[in-house]
Amino acid sequence: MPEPILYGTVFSGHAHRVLLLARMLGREIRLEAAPPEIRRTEAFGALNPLRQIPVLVDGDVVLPDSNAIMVYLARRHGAGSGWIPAAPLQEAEMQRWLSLAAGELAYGPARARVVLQFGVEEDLPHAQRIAATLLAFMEQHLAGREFLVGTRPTLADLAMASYVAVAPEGGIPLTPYPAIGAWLERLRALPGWFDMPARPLPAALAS
Ligand SMILES: N[C@@H](CCC(=O)N[C@@H](CS)C(=O)NCC(=O)O)C(=O)O
Repeated sequence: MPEPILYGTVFSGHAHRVLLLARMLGREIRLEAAPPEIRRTEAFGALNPLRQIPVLVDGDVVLPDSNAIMVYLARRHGAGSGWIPAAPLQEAEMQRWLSLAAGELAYGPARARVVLQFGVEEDLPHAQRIAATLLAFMEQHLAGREFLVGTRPTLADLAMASYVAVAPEGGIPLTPYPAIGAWLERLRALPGWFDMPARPLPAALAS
């Protein structure tokens, strides 16, 4: 069986969450760089007509979408491991965070970061307002909790952590959110964690 490949980039939080899970499951996945010029090719369009990364290619399986890939990997290689909670309510709570990761996280902290780091033309103040609402909610949710769902890390934590950790790169400081900071440190202490490569902070946050 050929080695699984993840089309992505090292600066994509969507790819990072998948690579984190793979490492935590003890599975090797090779990151294949798919910057914008690759995503415009016909070959990439055949993998994902939406031309987004990440896309997993695992033998005959071609699977786009970070959260879908995490569910696939956790079911395939981590059965009973707790990455997807077994209890119906906890699984639903995890799913709620995956929805937040595809919604408020993508349109808030992640979007603010692509504006400031990669020059994408989007509404920065709007993205930062979405981020503020999301982070205030997370801060309140994490007060007195170790992880987002239940008492151990689940896909919810990995789906949220990558872009929250680099929120300052989008001009969003994390200092007002101590419970989020403590949660990130707990995740960083898990075997297999690695940070995305850091990018320069915007001038207002760099001092
Ligand atoms: N829902 C998708 C979103 C992925 C996504 O937005 N990827 C970005 C890079 S981090 C991308 O490919 N953007 C290019 C585009 O949307 O055209 C997922 O979770 O994988």
